[in-house]
This record gives sequence, C-alpha cells and structure tokens, in this order.
Amino acid sequence: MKKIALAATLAMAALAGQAQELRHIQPEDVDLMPSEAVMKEYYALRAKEEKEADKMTEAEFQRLTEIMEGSALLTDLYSGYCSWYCGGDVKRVTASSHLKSQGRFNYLPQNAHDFDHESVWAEGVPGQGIGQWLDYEFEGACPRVTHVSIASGHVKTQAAWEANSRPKQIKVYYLGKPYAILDLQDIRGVQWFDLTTPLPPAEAKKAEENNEYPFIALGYHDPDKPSWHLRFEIMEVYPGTKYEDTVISELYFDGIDVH
Ligand SMILES: [Ca+2]
Repeated sequence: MKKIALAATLAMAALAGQAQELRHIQPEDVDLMPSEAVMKEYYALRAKEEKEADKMTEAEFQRLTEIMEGSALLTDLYSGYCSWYCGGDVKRVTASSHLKSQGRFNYLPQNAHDFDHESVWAEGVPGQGIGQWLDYEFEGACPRVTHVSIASGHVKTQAAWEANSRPKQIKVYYLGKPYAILDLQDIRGVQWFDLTTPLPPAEAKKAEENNEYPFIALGYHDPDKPSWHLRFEIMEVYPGTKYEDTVISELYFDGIDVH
C-alpha cells in the first residue's frame, strides 16, 4: 500500500514540476517585408503624397494602397485602420539598456513602440544582450491584451537586418512573473504571438455558450486596478553578421474590449 502511495506522490510531484515549466509560444502567423524594389516604390509614393498629394494620379494612389495592403507590417503601422489602439495604448516603454546614439540615429526603447518600422531599440551592453529587456506599462483601465506583434531585428533594410542580431527566444514576464517563452522565427518582417491562456475545455464551452471569450486575456480593463507590465527579455539570439547588438524594430499589441 505504502509503495503505491509513494509512487502516486512521486507521479504528482513530477506533474507539478512539468506544470511549472514555462509554456513556449510559436508565432501564430508571420508576414515578410516587401522586396527592396517594392519598398523603394513605396517610399517614393509616400514622399509624393506628403509633399504634393494633389499631383498624385489615381493609379499612384491605388498602387500605394496596394503596397500597404500587401504588407501586414505597413498596414498595421501606417494605415490608421481600426485596431486595439482605438481604445488601448501603452503608458510607458523602458529598457534595461540601450545603445548610445550614433550621429542622427538613437536606439531608445521608445523606438520599439513608435509605429515606425525604421527606428529601432538596440540593447546597449557588451555581447548579444542576453538578459536585456524591454518593458511595456499599461494603465489598469487599458483594454485587455491578447496578442503581441514583433518586427524582430533591424527590418528597415535587408543589409541592416542581417548585420545586427535578432532575438531567437524571448521570455515574457507578466505581473512581474515569468509567463511564457516566445520562439521567434528568423524572418525580416512581423510575427504574431497569441498571449492568452485558453480555459479548460468544460469552462471554454460554457464561456462560448454565454457569448464570452474562451480564454484569459492579459490586463484588467478596470480603472480601479493598478497599472501593470509586460516585459520581454532576450534569452537567445540569431547572431548578426557584422554587429553583436540585438535589435527590435517594433513591438505592438492587439486585444479585446475595444469597439
Ligand atoms: Ca520603431
């Protein structure tokens, strides 16, 4: 009897140990940057739109729309379409370090949440920045978060992307505790990660019957709650060919409780 009880206890302890291991999240979807030729065309059309929009032809407007809609990153950052940001926002972005400014370029943490794919955060410690982090603070009242989108590496050009290191694994901290590990692909573009926790099947079924979400989102959407943080810590990188610095061009969010 005792032996069986002990075996059961050991099995339960092993299960508990497994449960404590962090969940790995793979990208739900990825989208590559347009080719350099298409980006050149895009920049020219954008410049013309800013300076002399009245001189643009119908065909040029159509082409600009076509390029933007062909790239999820360009659509997300520049289109102004409805999104989680219609009601949600990040209160503050901070980082454990950042690379010193070089000429007219800076590498501040805010660059990783400025809706500009060309500006970047680069960590500023010797080596590849393992253990360095970006921290996003949200108000208690902020609509809840379900997804994070990451433009990993210096996505502005293929050359800059290859030259600098890109995160391979990121540890996410939620409410100050390790929450999950993101396994990033080594692509020049954007990748989406679902950060929600699914409800157990019986509860999920009940939630769906009640027209509620079958998952737990992040945050509160409650003005009486304190502000909260999501931290993204570099665990492992894909090394750059020229520089050790690890770079993130943009990291932005999607969620619920909006519209
Ligand atoms: Ca940026």
